[in-house]
Formats: sequence, C-alpha cells, structure tokens
Amino acid sequence: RPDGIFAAVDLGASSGRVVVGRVGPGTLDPTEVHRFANEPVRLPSGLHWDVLGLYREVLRGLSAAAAHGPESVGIDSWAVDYGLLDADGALIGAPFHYRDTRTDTAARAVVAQIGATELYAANGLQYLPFNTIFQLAASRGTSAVRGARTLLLIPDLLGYWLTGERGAEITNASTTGLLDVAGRRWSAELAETVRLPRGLLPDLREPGDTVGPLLAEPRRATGLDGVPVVAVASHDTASAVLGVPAETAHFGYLSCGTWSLAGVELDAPVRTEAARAANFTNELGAEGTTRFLRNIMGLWLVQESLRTWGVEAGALPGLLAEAERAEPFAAVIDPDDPRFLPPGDMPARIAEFLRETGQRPPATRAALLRCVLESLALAHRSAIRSAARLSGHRVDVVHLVGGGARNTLLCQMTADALGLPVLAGPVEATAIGNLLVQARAAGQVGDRWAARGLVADAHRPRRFEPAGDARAWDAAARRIAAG
Ligand code: ADP
Ligand code: LRH
Repeated sequence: RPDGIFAAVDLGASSGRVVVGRVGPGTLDPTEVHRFANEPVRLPSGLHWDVLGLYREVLRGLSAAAAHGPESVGIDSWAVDYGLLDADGALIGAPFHYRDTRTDTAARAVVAQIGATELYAANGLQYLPFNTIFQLAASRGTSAVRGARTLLLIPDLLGYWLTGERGAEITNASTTGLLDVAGRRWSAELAETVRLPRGLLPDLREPGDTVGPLLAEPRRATGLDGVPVVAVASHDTASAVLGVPAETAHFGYLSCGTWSLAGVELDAPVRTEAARAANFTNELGAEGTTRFLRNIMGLWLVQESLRTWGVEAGALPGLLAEAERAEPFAAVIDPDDPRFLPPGDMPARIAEFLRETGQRPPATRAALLRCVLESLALAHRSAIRSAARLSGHRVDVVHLVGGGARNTLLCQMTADALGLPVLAGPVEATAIGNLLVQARAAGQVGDRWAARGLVADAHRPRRFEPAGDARAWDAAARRIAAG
C-alpha cells in the first residue's frame, strides 16, 4: 500500500500544534502546519482553560492540514481535565485548569474516606491533588455538576465538537482516578464515592477506534471532506512514550515538557505498597501497556520563572548558556514541593524554599536556572532509579523526549546524575505517537516496536554519555533527601 497521510492535533499545557505526517513502511516525515500558545484565563470562579480559543486554533490547524490530504485526524492533550455537557449537549462553563487550587481539601477528604491503600489498589494513581476524581469531589453539589449529563476529557470534548460523538479514550481515562486500572473499565464504586451523577462517564474507546466523520460545520471550516477523527493514545504522555525511538525493551523514558514524566513501560500495573509510598502512577498505554511513572514538576519551573522576569521564551538558550557557566551545586530544591504547583512568582518561591532549607538563594537568573536544572536532573535520577527498582524492570538507557530535548544542559546533567546514557529527541514525540496510532489503525505500521523503529530511523536521537563527577551528584542527592 502507498504511505498514508495523517493529521495530529497535540495540545500541550504551554502550546498546541497541528502536525501532518506521511507514514508507511520506511517512511515517517512529520511537518508542523500550525502552532499556537495555550494560555489559561483567570476568572472569579478560578483558573480555566480557554477551550474555545483552543478549538478555534484546532480548526485553523486542520484547515492548514487539509492541503496535505490527510486520511484521518487524531487529537491528544494534557490529562485529567474535562468539560461537562448538559442535557442538550452544550458545554457547561469553562473547563478548570488542573493548577486551580480548589481541590486540596476535597482530595484529602476522598483519600481519608476510601483509604490511601484501597484507592491505590483500585485506580493505581499517584496522589496528585488535581486527579479528576478529586476535582469532581471539589465540585460536588455545584450547579455545573448537578446539571451535567456527560463528562468529556479535553481531547474527547474537541472530538465531540468535530464529530458529535461522545466517548472516553482509555489512556486519558486512566488519569482520572475513576478507572479500575486492572480491569481497564470505569469503577462504579469510585464514581459512587464522589457521588457522580449516573451515566456521566461515557463508554470507553481504545486507541485506533474510529470516533466518527466530521460534522458539516467543521467540514466547512477546515475543508476536510470524508476525513474521520480516529481515537489515538489521547493522553499526551501516552503518545509521547509511543513516539520514543527505543530499540530495546530495557529503556526508561523522560517525557520532558511542562512536566517531566519519568518511568518505564510495563505489561501490567504495579500496585504494591512500596510503589504507592514512592508516589508512582500506573497509567494505561496503547497495546495493553502500563506507564509506571512519577510526575516531576518539570520545565514549568523554568516557564514560570521566565514569565515572572518578563523574559521572552526566545531568550532561554542565552540564559542556559550562562547557566552552564554558573557554579555547580550552589543550591538544590525539591522541584515537587507543592508550593511550586500553582502559577506565581517562581523565583521568589524558590528563594523561600532555599532559605527554609538553610541555603543561599541564587544571586543571578543564570544561577537560579542552574539550581532548577540540577534539581530536575536529581529528580529524574531518583524517579528512574525508583521505577526500575519498584517494577524490577532493568533500565540501560533513558530516552528524553519533548521540548526538554532541546535543553542540552539538562540532557547532560540527567545523564551525569543517572550514570546512564540519555538519548534525546524527538522534540515532537507526542505528535509522532499520535500519527503512529492512526497509521497503525490504517494498516500502515505494525505494533509499537515496528513504529518505534520508524521513529529511530527518521529521528536519530542525540546521545549524551554520563560524564563528570558522579560523587558530586550523590552528595547533592543526599542534601535534598536531608531537606
Ligand atoms: P508542553 O507539551 O508541556 O507544552 P513542550 O514539550 O512543548 O511542553 O516543551 C516546552 C519546553 O521546552 C519549554 O518550556 C522550554 O523549557 C523547552 N524548550 C523549548 N525550546 C527550547 C530551546 N530552544 N532550548 C531549550 N529549551 C527549550
Ligand atoms: C503532561 C500531562 C501529564 C499529566 C499532566 C496533567 O502534559 O498530561 O502526564 O499528569 O499533564
């Protein structure tokens, strides 16, 4: 068969893009046709996503994609967030942003009610205050939830606007905390715990399932005719891990963008007490896989520091070059301290953390960046090593994908801290993973290993060998553990 052409909509927490790619035996050539910022909006009700603006940009991107003649469209986005539809199928209010702070108390109450061990046994998720189950508990009894008939996760909501079809793609559904992770189905007990209106959660879809043909209005707006939406691994992290150019099963991954998602790919969830205590999550992937990983605060710390300083993202490479020359290990933070989760003055919060732990706050922006990157590299090391230990899965090499693959200083620090080779790239692994699921559904590629072989051929990753003084990293790790 000739190669297929597919369109991937990939919405990250900081930016979205539409990528068109030709995929077939020996072929993978993604091209970005549209990119846009994803900026949240603060309303009196809290922090929200501009989901209508995002939909407008999706339509623009798809109309740019139309010229390439794609045979299907797939959508992925960040996890956990959702829109609620009323009985007429209309969106109720603006979807909340997972960094909205309304959930903390409700999250703790749900854990106390179910029991941390029991909750982990059921849904396999690490405790993050914004897991959908906790967001819904926080919104319990609001008129939005009372009036809601259907909950749609963000990629499923956009898919619904394009096609009129409702459903819940399973990789993203596994981040809600409402899924029975071992049975791969919604858990009626968990839904009952947060008193979800019956029928709120739509039927599950698997990656590769057809969502449906475009409705007349999006067909007109985009110029795409006879092109269906296909469910992909719609959790961006699931797509990113599919798009890793791994050539051995003994790999760890770091999907490094707004978040760093660090872990291993397994055949089944690990829900031991040790995994729970280490705050490891079991998210579902394509082909029956489990992503056993930990969320690390990631480049969000850099993004918010730049925003606070009023520095354009374009200035980052220059600042990183200065950070490379700054004093090593002058200060370390725990990037996952909860104070860093909401938007705000990150340099001030970092300085506060350092003072509280008896360290001197950095005097320059470059020194602060160095502190953040070294701290992230230490967190990468801890998470990858714990993932291997807790799952028994050997890790010989770590693939780092996402925007962080452009940060060569972070890549080298991660290799040095771990004492393992880091293979960096592709930057757009998520969009590539999205294309690959569509190509598989169309019969253009085989399983994920065949697909990863295509990625490895098309995007040779950049290799960072561990170097430098391993004992300095051990000492820094002890410093942060001592708090
Ligand atoms: P998300 O998908 O979560 O929105 P991305 O994977 O697009 O995030 O990664 C965005 C991050 O990549 C930025 O916050 C920035 O730290 C990093 N990045 C992007 N371009 C560069 C660059 N030229 N040099 C270093 N880092 C970069
Ligand atoms: C990364 C991501 C991550 C989730 C977070 C909410 O974009 O999907 O996997 O934990 O966003």
